[in-house]
Amino acid sequence: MPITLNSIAKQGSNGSAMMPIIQGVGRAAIEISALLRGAVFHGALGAAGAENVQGEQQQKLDILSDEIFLDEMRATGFVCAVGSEEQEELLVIEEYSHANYVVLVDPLDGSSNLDIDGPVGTIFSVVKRKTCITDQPHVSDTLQSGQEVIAAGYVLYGPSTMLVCSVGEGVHGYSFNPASARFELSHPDMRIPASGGYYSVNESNSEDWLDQMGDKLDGMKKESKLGMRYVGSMVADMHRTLLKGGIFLYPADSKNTTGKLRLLYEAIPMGFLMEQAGGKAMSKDIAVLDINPEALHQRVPVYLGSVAYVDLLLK
Ligand code: P6P
Repeated sequence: MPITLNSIAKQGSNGSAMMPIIQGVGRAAIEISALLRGAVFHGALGAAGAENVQGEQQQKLDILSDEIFLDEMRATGFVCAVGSEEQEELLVIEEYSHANYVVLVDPLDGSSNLDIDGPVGTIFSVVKRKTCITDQPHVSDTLQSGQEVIAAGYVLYGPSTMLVCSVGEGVHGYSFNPASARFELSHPDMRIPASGGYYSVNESNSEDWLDQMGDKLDGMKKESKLGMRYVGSMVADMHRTLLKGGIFLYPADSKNTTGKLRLLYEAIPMGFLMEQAGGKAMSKDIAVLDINPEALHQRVPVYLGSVAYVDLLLK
């Protein structure tokens, strides 16, 4: 009998509360996957003609995926608010403003790959609200360090659609099975290899990197002899790093002096998964999960991967 997302209910002390929310992520993933595969026939590719709060061109599919994700979080009945990379402000779910959980999401990460049919992903994390259930959810409910994360994961829309997640009891991968139309456990207890794999970075920025990162990376490359792979879609690059080992990094540079990747929507969920899989997640000289967020769309440099390579890079 295949193991489905229902089994999450049995994972540790948070599994039963997180299972309905992760099932909601699974429903959104199935809808978004179908949307992506049919987009070219419905004029849904290309830019929406608006910018997100980051000043980046929003793709039509960014907006559609965000709407799908919000609807499925609402349908769980357990989520009081959603912080989305695509929304400037916190989205309160009025019908469930008394619910306990807040979800942070990058609904369609790597969407610049859509027009070249590259892999993209959804990245999410769940925290328990700090405000009383009788109050309105507040942006302060989202500004919690990665130590407060109860669940996190990603969906990879690639040759297969895969949901990789953790509720604090290790990392487990569930692949969508078209025959049964549901996610089934395909990668139990994912652990990042201690050695081997690839380094993954956009080296075209290296002349502009801060914190002597160019010299540090040269040193790590010489000593580790790692090959290089870079998709330009964080979910794809992180999924390969989890499976094969190595390191994914996005340093701060003179254009993005605090880093490009978002703390709440990318660094914390991926850092949580990386640590749960036996890896390391650093941002400059502090662990990603120890950063206290100050703003909904805060950006940070990230160095995520096998312990030995993160230590070698940052020594
Ligand atoms: P660059 C996608 O826009 C994203 O947020 C991540 O998915 C990805 O890792 C990174 O930015 C790619 O950035 O500057 O290399 O195109």
